[in-house]
Amino acid sequence: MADPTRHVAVLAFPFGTHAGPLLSLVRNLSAVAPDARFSFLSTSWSNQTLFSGMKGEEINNVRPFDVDDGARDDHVPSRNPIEAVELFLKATPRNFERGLEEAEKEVGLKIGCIVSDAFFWFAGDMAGEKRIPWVALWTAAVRSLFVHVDTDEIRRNLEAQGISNKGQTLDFLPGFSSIRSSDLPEGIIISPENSESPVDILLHKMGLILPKATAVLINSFHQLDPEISDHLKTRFRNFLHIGPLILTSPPNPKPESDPNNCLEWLSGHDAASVIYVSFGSVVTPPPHEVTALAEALKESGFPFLWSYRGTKPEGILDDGVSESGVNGKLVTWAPQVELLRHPSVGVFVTHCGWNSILESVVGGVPLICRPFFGDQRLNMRTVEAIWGIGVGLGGVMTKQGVLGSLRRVLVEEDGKGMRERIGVMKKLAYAATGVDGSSRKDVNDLVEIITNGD
Ligand code: U2F
Repeated sequence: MADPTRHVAVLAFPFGTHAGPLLSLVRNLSAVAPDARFSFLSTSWSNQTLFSGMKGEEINNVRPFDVDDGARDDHVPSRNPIEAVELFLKATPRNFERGLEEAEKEVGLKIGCIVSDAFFWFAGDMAGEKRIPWVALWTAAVRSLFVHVDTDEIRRNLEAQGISNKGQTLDFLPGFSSIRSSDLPEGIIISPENSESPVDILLHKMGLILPKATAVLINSFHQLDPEISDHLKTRFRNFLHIGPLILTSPPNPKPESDPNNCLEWLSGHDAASVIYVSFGSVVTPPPHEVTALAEALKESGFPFLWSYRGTKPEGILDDGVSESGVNGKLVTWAPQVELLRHPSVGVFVTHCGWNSILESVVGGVPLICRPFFGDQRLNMRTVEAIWGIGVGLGGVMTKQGVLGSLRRVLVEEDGKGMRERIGVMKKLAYAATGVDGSSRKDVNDLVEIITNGD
C-alpha cells in the first residue's frame, strides 16, 4: 500500500447502534479515498465486535485503535446500561486525546481531519486546536437533532407558557405542530424534580456547539422530512444527508449472517403476513409487557419472528420453534436489514430506534411502536402523526393494545394506507441513494471535505 496522504481520525460512541453506522460510513469513504488512512478510535469491546467479521484486505486503510472505557480493571458491571456510558464519558476527552497521539505515532502522519459521533462536542475543540476540519455524524433523525439544537428556545417557550401541560404542542417550532412536549427526549425539559443527567448535559452542549462544525452529517435522506432538513440547513455550515447508510455504504460484514435461518423460515409464509419483533440493542421491556406481547402474538393467529435480548420470553414457545396452533420463532439475533426487505414481513413491532425505523422504511414495512427513552417517543410520534406509517402503543404494551394495533395494520383499511405511504418513502430512499440521488451528492461533498478540507 502506498504511503497515505491524509490521516483521518474517527471518534466512535461505543454504545447502542452508533459505532456500526459510523464504521459503515468510514468503509465507504475509505473505498473512494484510498490515499487516506482512517484511524477508528473506540473501546476495545466495541472494536472487537465491529472488526471481528472483516477480512484483512477490506480494512487496509481503516485501522482500529482502542481507547479507555473508563471502567477500572476490577470493575463489576451493574445491570444498568447507563452506568457504562457515564464511566466512559468521565474518561473523555482524555482517552481520545491519548488515542489520537497513538494513532499519529503509528501512522506517521499528522491528523488532517476529525470525524466524530455528534455526541462528542469536545471533538470540535480538538479539531480547532489542530486547525483541521471537524465532521460530526448524528446517528438519529432530523427531528431529534433539531430539538437538541433548539433546546434553549424550547425551554424558553415552554416556561413562558407554563410547562405543566405535558400534552402541549410545540407550535412555536417550524413543522412541530403535531409534536407534544411529552414526545421530547428526557433532558430537554428540566425541572427541580427532573435535573439534567450527564448524557443530557452532553446533548445540550452538543446542540450549542454543532453549528461550529465544518459539516454535520445525518443518517437520513433529505426527502424523508424535508421541512425540518431545510430548517437545519440554515443552522449548520454544511448539513449533509448521507443515508440511509444501509443503502449508501456496504454493510459491515458479520461472521455469520443468519445463524438462526430466519430468512429460510420467512420464505415459507404468505406475503405481508409475518410480525417481526425487536427492541434494538439496548432495551429489554419489563416482564409484564413481555408477557402481554407474547399473549397477543399467540392469540393473533399471525406468524411471528421475535428477536429478543436478555431472558427468553416465558410461556410463549418453550422450545423456541413451534407449539401447537402457534407459528412463531424466537431468536437471540436476526439479520434485521434483510428480514425487513423480505416480502413475507407485514409489520414491525419496535422500540423506534432510528436504525430500525430507517430499515423499515427501506423494507416498506409499517410499524407498531413502543418507545422507551431518548429520541424514541419523538420517532414514534413522527411515524404516527407526521408520516402515517405506523401505530403508537403509548407508554405500555397491553395484550388488547397490541392485538388492536396488529388488526389495524395487518387487517384493516388503515393498514393499507400505512403500507402505501411507507412504500412511497421506500421509493424516495432508493432514489436518494441511486446515481445522481441527493444522498450520493452529499456523500461526494463529504469526500471533498475529508480529503481536501473545506
Ligand atoms: C440506539 O438504538 P438501538 O441500538 O437500541 O436501536 P436501533 O437504532 O434501532 O438499532 C438496532 C440495530 O440492531 C440491528 C438492527 C439495527 O441496525 O438491524 N439488529 C439486528 O441486526 N438484529 C437483531 O436481531 C436486532 C437488531 C438508541 F437506543 C436509539 O434511541 C437511537 O435512535 C439509536 C441511533 O442513535 O441508537
